[in-house]
Amino acid sequence: SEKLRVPEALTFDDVLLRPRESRVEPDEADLTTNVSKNVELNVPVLSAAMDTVTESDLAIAMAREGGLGVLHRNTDTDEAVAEVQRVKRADELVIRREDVVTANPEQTIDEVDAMMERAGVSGAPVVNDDDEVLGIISGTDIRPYLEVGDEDTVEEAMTDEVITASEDLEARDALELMYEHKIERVPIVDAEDRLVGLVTMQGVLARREHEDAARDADGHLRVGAAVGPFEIERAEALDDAGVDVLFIDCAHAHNLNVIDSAREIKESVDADVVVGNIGTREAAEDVVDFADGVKVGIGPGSICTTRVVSGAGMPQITAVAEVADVAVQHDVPVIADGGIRYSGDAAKAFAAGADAVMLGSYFAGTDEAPGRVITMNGKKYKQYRGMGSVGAMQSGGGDRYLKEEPEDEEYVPEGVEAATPYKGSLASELHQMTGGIQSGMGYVGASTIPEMKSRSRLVRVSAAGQTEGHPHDVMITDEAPNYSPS
Ligand code: RVP
Repeated sequence: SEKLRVPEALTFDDVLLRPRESRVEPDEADLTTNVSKNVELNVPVLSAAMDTVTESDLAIAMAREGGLGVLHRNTDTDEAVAEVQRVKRADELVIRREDVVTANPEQTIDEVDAMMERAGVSGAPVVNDDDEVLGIISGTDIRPYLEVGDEDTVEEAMTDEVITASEDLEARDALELMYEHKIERVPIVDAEDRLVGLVTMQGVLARREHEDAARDADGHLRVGAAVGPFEIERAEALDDAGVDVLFIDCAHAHNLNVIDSAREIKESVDADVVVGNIGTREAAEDVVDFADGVKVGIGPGSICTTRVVSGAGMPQITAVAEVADVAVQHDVPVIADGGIRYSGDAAKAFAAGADAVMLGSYFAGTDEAPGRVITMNGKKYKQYRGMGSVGAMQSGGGDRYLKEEPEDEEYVPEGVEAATPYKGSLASELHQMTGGIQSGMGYVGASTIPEMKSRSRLVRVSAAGQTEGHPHDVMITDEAPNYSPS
């Protein structure tokens, strides 16, 4: 029958990168990429928009390392806006007025000492009732008083020759000012000398630590956020809050109503709009004219049961390759989302044509992911659940699967609730991922991600070849940081 003349589709384990001549030292391979038309990252990795993966803590950690966190959408709009703001403020040079701990001149030394200890700061601007800056009080100022006269007031102990600056202070000038005057903090004041913020030495140095961080034009950390396919208002609110990339979050974005709505969202926001998920050439053709990026993945996720439940799906390497064939002609970046277990899988995704990869289970076990560590049989885990699982759908977001909320709570889930091994810090997990991708680039002779896409050739692997590729005929005695037998 004609029906049975079906094309083959491949996934990660079906293929390997064919080694090629190379002068690329892995450590020097450049990982810069575009995640969407206007957003460039130093690290081509995104964290999934899932309620057990990406909230502001993890998004901050991702952006500091050069990647991008995509906030999940099981929150109401106000909370989502607050989450975006948390990321945007995280590495701000100027601490805003409302977050600055201040002292008043009549406070006793004892009081101010206790207050600074509680707030975890080692100094504070002293302001009067009109918020005018009168001085600055620090641990060094109060130490001599603590012994002899802790009933003395701040006014007596503070340094009243304060170096202040205006709001347009740049990081470099702030440092210079602090070195020159041997001070640790510079209050930022308006034209009337009223306190509007504070720059600290600690803050400036912390920014220096993350040189490769993903930052917007104002120096704030970059962040992405998921929105439902029909959530125009939420998209606009997040856009106003300064989100860099909006991700239309749908399990089947080739639904034409979803595409109509995504187009409308694109027209009403400044942020880049990534449309997904899709998995075919035809779907790509229907979105590349307006999307700033496309996200690929129909059913490859570790917690996903879409293929079992619905019978539909596309093995991920073929899906990425098909979409990339179309997207590359329109300069639309492609994100490979789901199914990546090892860094080698990510390398294969780039070879198939992806510009960036999105990971869920890989990050769910890190410290920065939501949820606490649980112990089972002496091993540590963290919760990880599909956004199409019953638990996640009860917390909202069922429209990802284009279904109404059932009145009787009888969901038809497309995901499971699970646990994933506890892993420690996001930075070290991400380091293993990027290091592995760079190794792959070395084997292919690709010094950049675009070169990885164009130079790579894939070979087909048999079942025997696959077995050969994993450790075999040995008993692993020490765990490797980047390999665990599945
Ligand atoms: P993985 O990295 O394999 O854990 O996959 C993560 C991806 O799985 C997500 O980015 C999303 O596209 C998809 N997902 C999330 N929830 C579900 C589901 O419940 N089916 N699938």
